[in-house]
Amino acid sequence: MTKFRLFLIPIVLLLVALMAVACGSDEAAMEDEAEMEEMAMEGDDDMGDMAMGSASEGLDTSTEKMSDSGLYHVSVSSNLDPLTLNEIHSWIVHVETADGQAVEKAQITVGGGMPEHNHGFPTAPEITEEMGGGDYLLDGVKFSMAGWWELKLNIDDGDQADDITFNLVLP
Ligand SMILES: [Cu+2]
Repeated sequence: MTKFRLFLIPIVLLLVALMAVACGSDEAAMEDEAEMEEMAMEGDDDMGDMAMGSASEGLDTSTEKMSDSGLYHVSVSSNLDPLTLNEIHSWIVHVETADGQAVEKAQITVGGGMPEHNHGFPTAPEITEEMGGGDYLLDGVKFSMAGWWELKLNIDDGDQADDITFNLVLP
């Protein structure tokens, strides 16, 4: 009996030691997670600052320009002004040919997100209505974070398609 107890002591000690190690690593993991979250939050701030910085240092934030291959002249304007976070709203997309003719009956697909964070829009913005005169209603836009967003459009007039990217910086 005594021998058996003596034999148990190191096992119990070993178990206690193992539990301590396990708890210790759990705590360490939790601390790491907390640190990573802090870093992520700081990172977001930094990226916001960077986006602001790059916006004033060459990021083209114009809301009116030529599409990538020069097929369309496109302008976008938000129905929410000033832009604010976490509010679902719409934009008007106006499409003209390079020589200024309104482009009607175009198929416009919408993409984009935050290129520095590798995420898209929190909603699925899409063209919901052609308003005539080259105007299209882009609905369901929501910006969930401050910083640099891209609004990407693919415009297809049924004959030729072209892409365009607008850079937006949310305060
Ligand atoms: Cu983001």
